[in-house]
Amino acid sequence: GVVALGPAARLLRGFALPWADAIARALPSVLARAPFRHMETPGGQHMSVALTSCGALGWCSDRRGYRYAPRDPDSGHPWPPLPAPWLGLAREAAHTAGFDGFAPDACLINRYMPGTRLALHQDRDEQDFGQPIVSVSLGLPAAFLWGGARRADRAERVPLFHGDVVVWGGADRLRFHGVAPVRAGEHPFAGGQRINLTFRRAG
Ligand code: MD5
Ligand code: FE
Repeated sequence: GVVALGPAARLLRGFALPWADAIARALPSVLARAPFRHMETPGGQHMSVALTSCGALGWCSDRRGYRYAPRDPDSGHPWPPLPAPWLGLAREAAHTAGFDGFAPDACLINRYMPGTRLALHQDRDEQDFGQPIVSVSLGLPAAFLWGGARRADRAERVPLFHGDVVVWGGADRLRFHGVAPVRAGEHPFAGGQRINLTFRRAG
């Protein structure tokens, strides 16, 4: 089923399930080269979410700010390549939501342990807000917080389950959003964790 979350945001329930094995097969080698880490924010806090990236560009945060960079600052090496089946999933999902020709150059991988949350924010470190973002939820479920154009706008809670894909672009691209604290549990995909992949055209 396809659920319209907004004028240009689509929730594709279970869309990634046929790719779950391919994602699981490629994940260990990506994480071996670029392990999860809790990045420091410009304000000096460490993020509750652990993250890493693959693709030509990876998202980085430190005391100087947020940016996309071609190398992992921890290793000094380029980020691992984006696995081909992951790219196929992102392109098919974007197409299904009405965005043809999506060519992501970055995949952020977020890891949520029980209690991990992501505060309301906008994704505005990418060059072209005309390009959509594709998000893939894996493992434990979470309540996605779907806000408005302003931080103070009331956020709706949308449950996201293993295999769900959200594509947002156009008028919804700069909506505030976040993730409520993940509740403890067990899921065959990744044990006691939630993993989220977000595919972006960053450069
Ligand atoms: C997650 N990740 O589940 C969340 C939500 C992030 C991030 O927000 O920046 O890594 S993925 C859904 C999402 C992503 C980007 C924009 C919007 C939703 N949106 O405009 O609602 O790990
Ligand atoms: Fe975000």
